[in-house]
Amino acid sequence: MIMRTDLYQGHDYYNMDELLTEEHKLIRDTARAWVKQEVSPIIEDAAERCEFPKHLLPGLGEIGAFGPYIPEEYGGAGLDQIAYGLIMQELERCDSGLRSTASVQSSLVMYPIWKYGSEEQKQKFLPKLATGEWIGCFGLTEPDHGSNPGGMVTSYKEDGDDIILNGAKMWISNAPFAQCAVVWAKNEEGRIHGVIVERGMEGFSTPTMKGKWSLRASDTGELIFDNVRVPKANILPGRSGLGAPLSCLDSARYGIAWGAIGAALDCYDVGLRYAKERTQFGRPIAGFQLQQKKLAEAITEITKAQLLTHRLGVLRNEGRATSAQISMAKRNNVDMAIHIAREMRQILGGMGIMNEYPIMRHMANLESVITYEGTHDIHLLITGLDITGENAFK
Ligand code: TGC
Ligand code: FAD
Repeated sequence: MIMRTDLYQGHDYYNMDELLTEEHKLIRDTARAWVKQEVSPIIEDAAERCEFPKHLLPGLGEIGAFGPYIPEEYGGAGLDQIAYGLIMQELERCDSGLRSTASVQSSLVMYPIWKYGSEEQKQKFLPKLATGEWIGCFGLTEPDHGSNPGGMVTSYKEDGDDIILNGAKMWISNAPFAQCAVVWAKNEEGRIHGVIVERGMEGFSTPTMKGKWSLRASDTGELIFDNVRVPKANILPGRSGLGAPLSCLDSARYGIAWGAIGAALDCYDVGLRYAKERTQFGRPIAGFQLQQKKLAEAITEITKAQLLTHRLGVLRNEGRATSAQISMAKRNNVDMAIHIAREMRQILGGMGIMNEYPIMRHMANLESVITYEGTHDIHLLITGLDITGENAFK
């Protein structure tokens, strides 16, 4: 088993902490301490085994990582959007897969049930999802419909008080061990609806997708529906159409924008410490201008992303953040993080490829993060559409 000592310290070049409340800092520091104690020692091993460490689920619930902004009456923590972002930052500082498990549960499972579910659905699912007793997943992507989810073929027909669901979803985070899945499917008129499918329903299976070189500490699977009979009571009544799942993506993409800063901070932290300690040609490599350029540019880009993302959090708290603003932050921050991971890995020389350090794992993880929740290209096209009014998707 690979045990790594986690020496991480936060970096706050522009005194961003002054923009946080005492509660924000307490939430962030609690998440950081929990990650250092419970996750950092085992994360390399989990990534090597390609398995999410499920014993962490209750702990994630305790630090408020599942539905931080869901009201307390449904088991959530009733926190604001900045608090949600800070928790995602601390989780992804350790591993993108850890953040994925929490952000899928929060933004893609609890959020649609809270926003669009019936009171019975909220009472039944949300409290158990908040503690981690139940884990959910979100089925939008299909084998032939990734960037273009509106083309989905998964569909259902009505049959008395039930629907009969057929189709398949692919690339679904948490699917292999989820108790329930929020699945997006077309009705007989071709209108998209959210349906809560529960493990144990006949004809529903969740095979694991094997062979990933990225996001290995997160379980990814398929969702297969072979004439699955689901009660109509499991359809989310509050909203239909593609806008319903896309609105959930807004929330998850916002969490990723914060999370990517965490991954970048960890790479920078490791790179800076290594540069100060590693001696070549009789002096620390931190004294060479080429290494200083990498480090100085990294903290500059991290600081810019911190400012952008905090502002986005304020706008979200006020209900004013647009989808296009969220796209810009997701795209910028993930690109920033992947670039910093590559640069910091080089500072470590050969040691940069070893699992004794987290950078190579972050770099590989970020290849998923730059693809899921809308690819880097798709987010650019969202910005392009927003500023020009011209749709370049189709
Ligand atoms: P389009 O015609 O633009 O829109 C269809 C309807 O949706 C509305 N809408 C939105 N509503 C809420 N929030 C948003 N962000 C919205 N964007 C669009 C829109 O107004 C319209 O409403 P209405 O009433 O007129 O019907 O749709 P399109 O088919 O042209 O597609 C647009 C596009 C390409 C931007 C969209 O399909 C897209 O974002 N594609 C990327 C797919 C994606 O991101 N999939 C993610 C799957 S989940 C995942 O990856 C989880 S990873 C695990 C983890 O998070 O850790
Ligand atoms: P495609 O859509 O086939 O894209 C291939 C390439 O074409 C990309 O470079 C893309 O940018 C480009 N492209 C596509 N359309 C255009 C266009 N109009 N103009 C220019 N370029 C274009 N999905 C879920 O529903 N739930 C999950 O929990 C989930 N978890 C995931 C976990 C992992 C580890 C991964 C890798 C993916 C996950 N996804 C999930 C799926 C993810 O959202 C999709 O992979 C993503 O939306 C891209 O779809 P695709 O892979 O089919 O690529």
